[in-house]
Amino acid sequence: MGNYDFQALEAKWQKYWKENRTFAIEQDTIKPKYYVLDMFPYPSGAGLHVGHPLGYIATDIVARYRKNAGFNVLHPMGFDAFGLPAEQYAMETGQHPAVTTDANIKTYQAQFERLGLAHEPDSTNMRTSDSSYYKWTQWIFLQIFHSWYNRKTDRAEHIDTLRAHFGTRGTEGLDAVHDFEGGFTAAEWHAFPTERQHEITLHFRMAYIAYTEVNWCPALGTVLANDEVINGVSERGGHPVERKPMRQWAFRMRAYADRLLKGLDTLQWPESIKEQQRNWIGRSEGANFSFELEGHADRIEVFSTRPDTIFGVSFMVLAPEHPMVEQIVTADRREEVLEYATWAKNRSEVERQQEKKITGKFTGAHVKHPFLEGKLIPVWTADYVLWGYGTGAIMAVPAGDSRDYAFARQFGLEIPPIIEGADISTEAYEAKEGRFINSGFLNGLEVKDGIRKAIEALEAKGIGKARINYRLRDPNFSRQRYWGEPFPIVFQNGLPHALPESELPVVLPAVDRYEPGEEGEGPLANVKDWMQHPGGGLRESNTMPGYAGSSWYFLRYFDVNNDGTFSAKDKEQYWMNVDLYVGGSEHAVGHLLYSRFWTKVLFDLGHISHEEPFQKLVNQGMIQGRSSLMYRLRGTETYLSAGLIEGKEVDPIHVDVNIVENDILDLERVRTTRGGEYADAEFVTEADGTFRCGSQVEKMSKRYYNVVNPNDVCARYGADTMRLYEMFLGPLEDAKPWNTNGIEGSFRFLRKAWNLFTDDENRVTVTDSVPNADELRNLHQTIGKVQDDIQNLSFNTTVAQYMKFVNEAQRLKTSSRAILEPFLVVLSPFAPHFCEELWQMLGHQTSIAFAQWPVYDERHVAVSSIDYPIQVNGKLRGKVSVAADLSKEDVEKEVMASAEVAGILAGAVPKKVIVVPGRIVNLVV
Ligand code: ANZ
Repeated sequence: MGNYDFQALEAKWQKYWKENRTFAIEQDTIKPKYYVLDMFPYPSGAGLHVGHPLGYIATDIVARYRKNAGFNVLHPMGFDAFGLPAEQYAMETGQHPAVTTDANIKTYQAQFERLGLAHEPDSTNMRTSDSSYYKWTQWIFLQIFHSWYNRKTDRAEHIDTLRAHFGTRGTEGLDAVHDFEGGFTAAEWHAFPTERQHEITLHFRMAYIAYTEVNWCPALGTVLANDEVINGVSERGGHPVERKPMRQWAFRMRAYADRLLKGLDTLQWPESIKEQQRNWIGRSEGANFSFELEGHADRIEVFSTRPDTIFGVSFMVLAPEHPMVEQIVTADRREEVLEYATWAKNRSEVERQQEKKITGKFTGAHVKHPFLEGKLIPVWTADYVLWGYGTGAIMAVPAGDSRDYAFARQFGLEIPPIIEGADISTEAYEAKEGRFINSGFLNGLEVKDGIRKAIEALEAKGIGKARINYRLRDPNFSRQRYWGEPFPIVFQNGLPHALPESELPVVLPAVDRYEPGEEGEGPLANVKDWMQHPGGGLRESNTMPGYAGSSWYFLRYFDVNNDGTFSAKDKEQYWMNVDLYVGGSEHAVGHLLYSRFWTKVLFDLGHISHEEPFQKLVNQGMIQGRSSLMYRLRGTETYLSAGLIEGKEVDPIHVDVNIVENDILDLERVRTTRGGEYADAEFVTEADGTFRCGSQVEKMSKRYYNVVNPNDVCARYGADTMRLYEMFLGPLEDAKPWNTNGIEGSFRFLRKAWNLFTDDENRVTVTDSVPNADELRNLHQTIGKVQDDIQNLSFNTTVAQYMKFVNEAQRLKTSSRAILEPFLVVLSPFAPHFCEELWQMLGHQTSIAFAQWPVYDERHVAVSSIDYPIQVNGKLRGKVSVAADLSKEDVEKEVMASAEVAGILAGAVPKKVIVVPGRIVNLVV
């Protein structure tokens, strides 16, 4: 037995890698690069549990493999360090978020190191809350602020090109994404005062100010979430709550809807994530068209994906926010309708969409049907129509839309049939298939042909136009919080102005309290001397939201210390985009969509050369906890071993998994856990004296006492065992429970492998003997399988192959360096410390990380051969060796072509050749 002293050797190599900067990126840009990225963590106070490293170990294996395979590898790990939990904690304890964040990062770093993760050394200091980092987050914000979206070129451009357009043509010929109302000539533009010009551009800039309504509670001095408000008063204290507009920043991301959609087709991402993004973007083709109001000059414009159902319209609905509600409501209904509209407006969109109860009011007004002379359609307002989508008004077609159908049923409105043979008594009645009836010029047409015809008719009448709508919203980009990036913005005369780049970073000032400002603004509003900009004006008191720093961090990792620019262009060109990105599926639309958006803007503005950040994406599965349970006899302090509970009334109680091994409870330690709660309890054991626990799979969480710290596993078995075991648990993408019951197997495997290299005295036993065919086959099968598996991220099957190799090598008594050395390289991505140590023991001076990945040679793997006895006319005459995997026909060909058979036949031509596959060849001469 050799001595696999994992504790000593793991510490030794972790120190070595750090001191030697083994995993630093190389400056050599001739080499092919490989950029493998984890979603960087927000460092929480609890540290990592064994579930977290799943993705980190997987990327580490890929990174180490690629390095051996000759790539220049970037495998970074920084920290997403701004965010709410640290601020929440600061409010509770008075500890500054910077202090707690720093402490948490140190814990994470120690845990990463203990797992032997080969992170790029410079990257590990990168954190979004450092001013050297957020200087560039602010800088990128300024780029977005200084740009507008030109639909003609279909990209974001510097605001100067917009000013140039205004200066030569005014608003004429402009196709921009904006919220500016009206127009002007070039002459008018030149005549505007500078401030007015600036104000106009604000309506075009990609970053703009919007106001959102928040629940402001003056008595509590805070903004409340929707679920903290009950019937108009605060849940806490019952104080009045007002809806109040709060200044926010937003981005014109909708301008990118189509490009964000199309870009998805170029990415190797899980189909489910792409689908979520597609739904989020929500492209709908249809038409905008308008209806003439009876007795009003105005028209009501609607958006519909089904203009072909226009003959089935039964009523119109305006969103409660629609300004026309107030204008068209008849006097007798005014009070009732406006009261309803106010009530509905104050409900959140989520409430409105989830609410089962159907509500709405008739305004008393009517519109005229465009194709049916004399037909009047009543106009309602109802909260199932949203103000933020389409035109905020619809034509309701109960025959085609289930919400319209339910509404018509509720209020006894018409349900006109427009499809032949359809049954209008059920909700399933939808105008999706069949031929139109009662539909004027559409009669007899199939549904699929109706849309185009209807749009043509609307266009011919001059009242409508084909139109594509997106569900995507412009995202809000601010928070009334402290622990985030300050904006490089100053307000003068109420208008926001960008600070010059020379003032970056705008450093987050220290505060001693985290309460909101007097008007519900962020806590920065309380730092009066900071708020006052020395050049005049007030700073922005909002800070940037959590996703700011994470929307571009992947662009910084290859140039973390650059103080002159966010990322050098040549480096970006070489390293981007990310070859493999691994992280949780919860970021499907948020982080992944924002990152794509920022990347596209920076690309448009010429700062980077890639338009998509992440080429391949993989979501690792969740590792669940495997909780241990002990059974308390109901109403007593007596606990029964799992084998004794049948027929008894017991309550399962969670017990700390760290004092349970292979389901057997440590009866001594249980007395001191949970504050001595079980000090005096009685434990009834099985006949053999053991106390057995039950188990249950659930989320890994403190409250289930099932959290396992990777440090504990590393202390007991070593990081290499932990890495192997975690990968062995199952496919990367699958959810699976953490169950330590099998970890011994991985540990034994490494000890067995160690013994292939060493004797009882731990002396190296490797020889220079020439390997035989079986040994070569064993090696090359392993090389081939491991490299395929790593490339396919099929890590659990790799571990099985390693085990197979060691068993086979043991059987063959392999001692040859020519076999064992390459095996070490092949094993090193999974068990790096183990392999480094043996590599050194074999006499190597440099890290195994720099070793060449062995070249896979298929010839060694070719299945072994079979010796076919050759009979001629029933007599054994010789034998011919051919490959074992040949078909019957090929065996015949090879045998007949062999020198042996040529000698036996001596020119004679057989009348018949009979091949019995795998056994014998008979020749009849
Ligand atoms: C008539 C119609 C007939 C419709 C029919 C559908 C089926 P998507 O696919 O989501 O874009 N709609 C339009 N604006 C709305 C708003 N602000 N709030 C709620 N609903 C709105 O759906 C577009 C359809 O949703 C539109 O087409 C409209 O109803 C409704 F057989 O018009 B449809």
